[in-house]
Amino acid sequence: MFVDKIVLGMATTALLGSCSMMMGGGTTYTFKHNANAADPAAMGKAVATMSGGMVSTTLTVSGLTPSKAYIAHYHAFGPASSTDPCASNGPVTLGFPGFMSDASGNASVTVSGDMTKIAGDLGAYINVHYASDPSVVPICAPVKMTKG
Ligand SMILES: [Cu+2]
Repeated sequence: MFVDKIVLGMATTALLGSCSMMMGGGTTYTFKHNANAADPAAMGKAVATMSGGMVSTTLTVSGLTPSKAYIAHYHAFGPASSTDPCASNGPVTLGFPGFMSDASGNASVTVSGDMTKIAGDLGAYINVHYASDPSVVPICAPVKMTKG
C-alpha cells in the first residue's frame, strides 16, 4: 500500500510536469535593438500564450534606464515596409499597461486581449517606447515578418 502511494505520487508529478510544459509553451519573440542610442543594452523577449480566443503576452526586458516609465504595444503592419515589421510604422492594435523599470533596469509587463486584435497583419510587431517621449523606441520584437 505504501509503495502504491509512492508510485501513484510519482506518476501524478510526471503528468503535471508534462502538462505544465505544454500549458506554458507559448510563442517567444526576441526583441532587437533599433538603430538609435536609447538604452543601448536593452534586450528581452515576449512570450505569447493563446487560450480560448484570448492571447496573453508577457514582456521580460532588461537593460532599460533604471526607474523609468515605459509603454509598449502590439502594432499592425504599416505602410513603410512590407518585409521589416519594426520599420513599417503601423498603428497600435493592442496596448500593454504602462510600466516602470526597476532600479536595475529590468521590467516585466503582461497584457491579455482578444486574439482578433492581433490576428495576421494586426500583430506584426511589439515595441517598447519611453513613456515620456513615445518617439523613442529602444527595442522592437518582430512577430510577423512579411506583410499580407
Ligand atoms: Cu508602440
